[in-house]
Amino acid sequence: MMTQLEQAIKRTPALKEAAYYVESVLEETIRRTPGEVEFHQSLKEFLPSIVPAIAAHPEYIRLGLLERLVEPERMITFRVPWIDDDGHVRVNRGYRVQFSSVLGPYKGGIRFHPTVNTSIMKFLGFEQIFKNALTGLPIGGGKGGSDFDPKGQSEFEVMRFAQSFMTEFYRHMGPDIDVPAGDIGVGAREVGYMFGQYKRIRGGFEAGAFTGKGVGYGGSLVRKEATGYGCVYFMDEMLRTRDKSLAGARVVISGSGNVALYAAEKATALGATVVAMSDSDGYVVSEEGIDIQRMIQLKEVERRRIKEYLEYDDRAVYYPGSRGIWTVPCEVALPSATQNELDLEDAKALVLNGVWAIGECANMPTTLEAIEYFMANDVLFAPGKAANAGGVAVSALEMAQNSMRMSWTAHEVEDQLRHIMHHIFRQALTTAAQYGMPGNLVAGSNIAGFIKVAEAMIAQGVI
Ligand code: NDP
Ligand code: 2IT
Repeated sequence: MMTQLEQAIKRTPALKEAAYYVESVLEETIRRTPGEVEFHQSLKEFLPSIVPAIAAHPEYIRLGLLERLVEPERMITFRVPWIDDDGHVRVNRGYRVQFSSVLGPYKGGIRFHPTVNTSIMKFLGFEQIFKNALTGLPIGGGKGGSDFDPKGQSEFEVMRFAQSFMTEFYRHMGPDIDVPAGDIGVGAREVGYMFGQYKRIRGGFEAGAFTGKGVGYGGSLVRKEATGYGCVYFMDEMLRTRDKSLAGARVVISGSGNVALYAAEKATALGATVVAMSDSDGYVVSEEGIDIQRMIQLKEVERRRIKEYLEYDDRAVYYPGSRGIWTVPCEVALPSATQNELDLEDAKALVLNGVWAIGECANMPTTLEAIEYFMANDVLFAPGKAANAGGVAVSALEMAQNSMRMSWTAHEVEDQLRHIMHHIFRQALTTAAQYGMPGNLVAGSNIAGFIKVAEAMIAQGVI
C-alpha cells in the first residue's frame, strides 16, 4: 500500500527533488560505511521521514546539510588495558563518537556491553543529536562505550577498567567539550569511578564534566529515574489523545535495568499493572502485578538475576528466553532493554493480543518492519528519540545545577521533567500535522529535531 507521503512525492516536484536527495545521501553513506548495519538502520528510519522538511527548505540541498550531518565531527577509538583479579592483562576497545556540537557540548551516555562496536556507537550517537535537540536544552550529540562486559567482574575489576578507560578518554572531554553519562552497563557506580579518575587527572573538581553522578557529589535528584519516568509521562499524554489511560492498563516492560525499573515504578504509580519484565536470560510474568520495590531491590541493589524474583512472589512464573515477553497480552508495551529487541513477529503477537500503544524507552528497540506494522495497524507508537529523552534532559538539568553550584529538590526536577516531556510530545504532534503526516510521531519528532539542528548548522557556516 502506497503511503500518503509516497503519493505526494509523485505529485510534487519539490518533494520529488527532496526524496531524490535523501535517497542519494542514504545510498552513498551506506556505501561508505560497510557493515555498519545498526547505523544504516537508524539512517533508514530517519532520512526518509524528513523528506517533507527538505522539500520545505530546498537550500538544505545546496548547503550539503545531510552529507555533513551523517558524518561524525570526530570519532575516537582507543585501547583500554586493565589487569583482572587473577593478574592477567586484558584489553578492550574504547569508543567515543562526537557526532554533533552544533547545539552544545557533545552529550550522551557510555555503554559497557560486549556487543559494542562502531556501528552501535554511531547509531546511538546519531539518534542522540535529534533527541537532545528535542529537549530544547543546549546539548550536542555523542555516545561512547566499550566492548567490556561488566557481568561477572568484581567491583575492583570494574573500577580498574573504568579508570583505564578514563586515563585515555579524559583528554577529549570536559564540561564545555563533551559530557558523558550512563547507558547499558554503566550506572552511578561506574560513573563514580570514571568521574573520580577524571578529577584526579585534571586536578580539579569539574562537576559538570559528567552526569548521572551520585547525588552526594553533584548528581541531580531524579536523574536515575528520569528516563523511565519521562517515557511513562510521554505514554500518558499519547494515550489521552485516544481517551485511554494507563490507569487499569496491563503493561509489559522488557529489561530490568535502570530505564525499565523506573518506567515500571511510574507506570504502577499511575495505576497500571506491570505484568511482565525481563533480563537477557528470560522473563517473569506476574498476573497480579510485579512488586516493583522488590524488583528494584533485587536488580539495582543486589544485582541478581530476574529469575530470582520468584523468591518474593509465589504467583510469578519464570520463562527462559527474553524474546517471549512480547507474547504476554498487554495494552501497553515498553521495550526498555536494547536495540532490535522487538521485531515483526513480536509486533504481530502484540497486535493480535490487542496492544494499544508502544513506547520506545530503549534506543531503537523496534525494527523498521515492526514500526511499519504497528503504524499500519493503528497502534500508537512513541519513538525513542522523543519518548526516552527524559534521561538526557535531566542530565542537562544536572549540568545546569553544577554550573550554578546548587541543587534543586526532587520535586523541582521532576516538575521540569514533566514539563519537558509534555513539550516534546506537543512538538512531535504538531510538527507531524504541519508536514502532512498527522499522528505520525516518528516523522514529527525526527523533523522537529532535525530543523533545530539544521538551522543552527546553517547559522554556524560550513564547518
Ligand atoms: P541497564 O544496563 O541498566 O539495563 C539493561 C537491561 O536490558 C538489563 O535488564 C539487561 O539484561 C537487558 N539487556 C541488555 N542487553 C540485552 C540484550 N542484548 N538482550 C536482552 N536483554 C538485554 O541499561 P539502561 O536501562 O540504562 O538502558 C536500557 C536501554 O535504554 C538502552 O537501549 C539504552 O540505550 C536506553 N536509554 C538509557 C538511558 C539512560 O539514562 N540510562 C536514556 C535513554 C535511553 P542483563 O542484565 O541480563 O544484561
Ligand atoms: O541514550 C541516552 O539518552 C542516554 N543514555 C542518556 C544520555 C545522557 O547524557 O544522560
